[in-house]
Amino acid sequence: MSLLLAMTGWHVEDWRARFAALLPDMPVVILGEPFDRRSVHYVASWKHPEGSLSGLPNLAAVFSLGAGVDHLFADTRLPEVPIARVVDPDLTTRMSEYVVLHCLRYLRQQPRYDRQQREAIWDDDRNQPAARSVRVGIMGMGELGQDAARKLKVVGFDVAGWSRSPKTFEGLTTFAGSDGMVDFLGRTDILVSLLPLTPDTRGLIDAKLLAGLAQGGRLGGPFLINAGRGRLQVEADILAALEAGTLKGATLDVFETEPLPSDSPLWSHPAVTVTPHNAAMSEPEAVATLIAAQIRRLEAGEPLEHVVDPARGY
Ligand code: NDP
Ligand code: OXD
Repeated sequence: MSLLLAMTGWHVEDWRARFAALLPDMPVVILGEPFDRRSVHYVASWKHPEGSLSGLPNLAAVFSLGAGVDHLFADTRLPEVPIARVVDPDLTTRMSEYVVLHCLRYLRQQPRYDRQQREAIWDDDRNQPAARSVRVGIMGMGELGQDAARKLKVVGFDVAGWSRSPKTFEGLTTFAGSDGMVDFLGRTDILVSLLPLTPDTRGLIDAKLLAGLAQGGRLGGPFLINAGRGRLQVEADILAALEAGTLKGATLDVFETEPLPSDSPLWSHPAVTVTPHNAAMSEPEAVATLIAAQIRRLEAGEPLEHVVDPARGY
């Protein structure tokens, strides 16, 4: 019985060493090296090559090495076995830090003061909105969205959440589905996207959605923060909304194409902040420990945790 590591872009030998230390009785094999396909019971994947997991007759489960599973469902030949993802409190905390940081940057007009400093302009503008007067809307009220919402509330923001299914959280206004979308956007000064990429969410952040955001709120116009996935957004529509002035600024951690191509106008746009898909890095040791615990759970006949639904795509 073995664990197959199937990843691209990461140091697979480091992962082999981590899993070998955590699961001393389980051989760890690597895609690209010779191995007995019948021996593989578990796969840990990050962006494995299309089709590379088919022909594993004893496969019992696939583990995503990240929180997102869109990289798995991109494989049209993915085996029909349970799929589990990473839910890690440390990763969640990092994402909330990112969201709170960038909401506060917009609340406290930091991009403007950075610009003024570069030009040696002393403009002690007295228009300083209170956090309670700024409406943050979080799209995606899962593990990440709920934690970010709680922490934004502590800072004082007026927070609402939008999800696929109706939900209630103390102190939060909530909206759900396409029926709730118009009202949700219409009360949003800072839109935070923490959605997974699925067939339903692909291209959701487009011209129509951006046009629905609140105009004339306390920040003088709406802002966008996307740390979910790049293919949620239509970058040409974001740029057009910035040019039209209907969007005041955007902070983007994820992009349609990653790494962001060097000729993308997003790099140099004065109202755009770019971060390199590291809003919430997974700590490799923590991820390996979580997956090893899941494997031990299965071996003990206990159910897997954090299983995703292939029909929903998350
Ligand atoms: P969860 O699965 O816990 O939550 C997903 C949320 O999105 C749920 O609230 C769900 O609704 C909602 N949702 C899904 N589809 C729709 C839809 N069609 N319409 C409305 N709401 C929808 O995921 P996490 O919070 O753990 O993670 C979210 C995403 O964050 C990941 O999938 C990944 O893409 C991204 N991520 C980015 C990182 C980065 O560094 N930039 C790091 C880690 C994750 P419901 O509650 O009704 O099910
Ligand atoms: C993840 C990510 O999905 O880092 O974990 O984006």
